[in-house]
Parts: sequence; C-alpha cells; structure tokens
Amino acid sequence: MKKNNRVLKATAVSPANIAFIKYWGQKDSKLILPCNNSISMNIDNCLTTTTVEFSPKYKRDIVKIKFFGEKEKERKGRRTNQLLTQVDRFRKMAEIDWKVKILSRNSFPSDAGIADSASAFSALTFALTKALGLEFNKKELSIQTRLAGSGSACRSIIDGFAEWKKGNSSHSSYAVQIADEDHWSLADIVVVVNQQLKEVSSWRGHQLAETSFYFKARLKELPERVKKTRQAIKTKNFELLGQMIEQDAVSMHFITMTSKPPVFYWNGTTLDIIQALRRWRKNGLLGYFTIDAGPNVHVICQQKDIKTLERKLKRISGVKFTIINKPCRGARIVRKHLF
Ligand code: 2P0
Repeated sequence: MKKNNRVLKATAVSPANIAFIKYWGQKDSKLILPCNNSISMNIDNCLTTTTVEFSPKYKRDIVKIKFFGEKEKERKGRRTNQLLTQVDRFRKMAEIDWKVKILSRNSFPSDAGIADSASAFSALTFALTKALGLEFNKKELSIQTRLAGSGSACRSIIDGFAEWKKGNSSHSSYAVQIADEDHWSLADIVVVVNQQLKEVSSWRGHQLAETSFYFKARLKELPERVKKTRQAIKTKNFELLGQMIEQDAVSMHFITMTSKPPVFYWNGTTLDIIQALRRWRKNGLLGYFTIDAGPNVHVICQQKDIKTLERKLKRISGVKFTIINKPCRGARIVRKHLF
C-alpha cells in the first residue's frame, strides 16, 4: 500500500455479481475466509454508486442511502454499522480522524432479492482508498473489500468473470480474473418471484453450513467443479457452464435444507422455473438456473436468447418481474459525485 495525495472526496461505482460456484461456509468468520473457491460474473444492471467525503465540517459520521425508487434517507442499523466499521479501518490506515459523509445509491430495486452487499461494500472500499490516498493494487483491494464483511464483494473488484481463491490466510484469500467482460456474450435474467426480505441471512447460512452432514461431501466434489467451470468460461462452453452452475446451486441449497435447523429458500415458483427451463432445453432453448440465498432465479443464457426466454419466463404464474444483465467491469472510480 502506498500513501498518495488525499483528495478527501471520491466516488466509486460497483456491480453486484452472480455466483456460478457459490461461497457457502466460512473457515474463519472474523477474517472472512471461505471454505471453498467461488466463481462469479459481474452484472451490469445491478450497480451501487457511493460518494464518500471526509471533512472537519462534519461533526458526526453520516450515512445516507438512496434505494431504487425511494428518497435519499439517513440510515441507521446493522448495515450502517458495517459500513462505518470499514470506514474506521481505513481511517486508522490513513491516520485521519475527520468525520465522513457517505451517500450510496442503488440502480436496482432493493426488493428484488438481489443482495446489494457485494456492490455496496466494493464501491465503498474503492471510494475510501481514493479519498484517503491509499493506493492498493487489485489483489490488495480485493483483500480489503473482503475484510469489510461481505465476502462476495471481493469478486466485484475484478472486471468480468472472477474467481475468489479461498487461500489459507488473509493475504492469500482474494479474487482474480478468469476473463474480462467482453469475453463472452452471456446474460443473467433475474426472475423475481418474491419481493420479501429473506428470512435467514446469508451470514447465518454460512454459519449453519457445517451443521449439514453433507457439507464435507460438497467440499470434496468442489475442486473438480471449480476447475470445469473455470474451463467452461475460458473455452466458452455454454452447456458445460450450465451443468456446473445448476449442480452447484442445487448443492448449496441441499446444504441449506439439510442444515440444523434447515433453511428453505425456494418457493413453488422457484421450482416451476427450474422445471420450465429443463423442458425448454429439450427443444433447444438453452437457459440454466442458479439461485442465491432466496427464492428468485437467475437464468443464465446466451444474449441471442434473452428476448425469447424473458417472454416465456414472464408467462409463468408467480413471476413478478425480470431484470436483464450482461457481464460488466468491476468497481471503478468515477468523476461525478453524488453530492
Ligand atoms: C455467493 N452468497 O457466493 C453466495 C451464494 C449468496 C449465495 O455470498 O445478503 O454478499 O449481505 O448476507 O454477504 C451472499 O453473502 O450477502 C453470498 P448478504 P453476502 O455469492
């Protein structure tokens, strides 16, 4: 890390990412070290923009968030505390004690069940480094982002397709690029079936993972699946990628359903979509599912099939709306501030 000139105000934009191979289970919950490597693609319609400003004019730390379709509002609670914990780590590194104002804006509906932790923590971390004149390379930035608490955020630092290497220490656990955002014209159709907040957080899910008798079996089969997924991306083998992401989504949800206590994230429509995709594939229309810690389905397809798949998906009873995403760059600094 190098210390440069402090500009004290900076803005970063960062995407959410969809995991093809899921991060599920932690080896170390303080250092956020995962039990397995995970692989993801950044999604371009689910962005967080964050401006931070350090100044003696602020008498206290202020965190404002503007959720999609809502008014900008000062927020308190767990999320704000997490963001400020990351700010405190950076204040120490930069040896500054000025108060901060943070304004964060999401480009996607917060009730779409897409966790904004990845985009929010990666945008905040990048903006902090710039404002405080701390210069990190991509690897160090990914590590600093991981330490914010949302592990999946460390993948959003990387452009395009990323693999988070689990490592065995804080210095060896970070994300690297598999391919950039222009490598492959894939799409992620987020199919929203339920707009409620999830009942059990991913954080709790991570802690429960080891209570599943089958968790060890998942970890055993993962290296092979990770290898094939990486290969499928590099060689643009869509059918292989599809098989791998479906296997991994089912494996993760099998762990949640067999944890003690069990957690069921799917609802009836989730399963209807899975069945429909399998039927359509028999007729040559290729879309594969993956599902995060909630009932909404991410349909991974080739861009040429977006329209057909979206039309058919919207006809399934219980589907509320869809969000179309393409692969995109990771976190970046922008000139235009939010305030
Ligand atoms: C992942 N997930 O690899 C795994 C798969 C969700 C399922 O890491 O919502 O980003 O703040 O608990 O910390 C989600 O964990 O999300 C996650 P929240 P976080 O993407």
